[in-house]
Amino acid sequence: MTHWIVFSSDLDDPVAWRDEIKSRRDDVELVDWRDATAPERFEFALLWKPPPTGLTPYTRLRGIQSLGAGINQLDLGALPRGIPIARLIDPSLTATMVDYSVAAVYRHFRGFDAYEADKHQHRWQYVSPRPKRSFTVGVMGLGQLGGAIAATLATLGFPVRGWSRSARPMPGVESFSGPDGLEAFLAGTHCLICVLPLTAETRGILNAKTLRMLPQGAYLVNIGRGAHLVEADLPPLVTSGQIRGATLDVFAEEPLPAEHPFWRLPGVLITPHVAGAIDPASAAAVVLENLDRALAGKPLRNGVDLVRGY
Ligand code: NDP
Ligand code: OXD
Repeated sequence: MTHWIVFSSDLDDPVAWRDEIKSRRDDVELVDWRDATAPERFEFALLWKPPPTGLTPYTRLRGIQSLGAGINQLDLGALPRGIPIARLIDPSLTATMVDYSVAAVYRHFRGFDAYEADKHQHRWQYVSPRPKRSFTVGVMGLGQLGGAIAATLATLGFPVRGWSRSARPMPGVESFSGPDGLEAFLAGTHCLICVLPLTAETRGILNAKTLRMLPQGAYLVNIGRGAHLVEADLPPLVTSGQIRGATLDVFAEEPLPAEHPFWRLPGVLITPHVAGAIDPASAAAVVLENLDRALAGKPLRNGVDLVRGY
């Protein structure tokens, strides 16, 4: 018997996914939503975003697999009720998120951002590299991705602290938690990495008030979601030197509109939501396992708790 997966993403390649799934399982067919006739035969959905036509015609769905670690882009309110949803966690994604974070931290720590600006002025300006002990990295969100990022940066010799909803003690990482721990966490962070899920509690968490809790001249790396940052609050903080530089991968509106002030903000690197990337060659195993779990009525791996919102 054939099991049918409907696929929907403008960012991921349906052919690569179809071929990878086919090479592993003869009994599974993955079909891009544009070619999906007879929607009632599909039992599983693999989605970055739902198809523009919605999921209502897919009346037999037993599970929804996000094509990302985050799920807010699925627009949960518009999905059919009662179908379990899973985040996609896989080593290829974790590795790319760790690489990106390490690159961003070093870019700020070794002053490459300042040297890029100097180059435009034809300015030769030696700045003594600072010791790692004076550059504490604070990771907001110590989950599957934030935990791996914090652990790697600690191994590289940075003082690392992390902030999560519940306490998450980790070797080499100073742990802070909950709203009561936020100010103390930020007060000792020289480079802040946001890798939180977007929920009602975390929306707008990077704002003028919280970013002023960082030491003067701190750096910001946002790889969570654009709506974590109150975008209008950032330019004045950069101009005043409170935030010396930023590496931003995610934005309230993507693609970032051409007229957005961030394009002109000195010291701010913009990357087009590329921090994490999923390789079907590695992630297909996760998807197939969740397909089987959905068909068997078992809880999905990395299932989303809809009450908690992540
Ligand atoms: P997890 O669900 O594994 O971890 C989330 C972490 O955030 C947990 O430590 C959790 O706390 C913490 N958290 C959640 N809510 C709060 C809160 N209100 N206050 C404090 N801490 C909170 O998520 P992942 O690590 O897998 O992914 C995180 C996010 O990264 C995704 O949701 C997505 O938005 C983003 N992402 C971005 C990518 C990109 O390309 N830019 C790629 C992949 C992911 P606790 O431990 O107590 O539960
Ligand atoms: C994700 C992402 O959530 O790519 O995985 O943003």
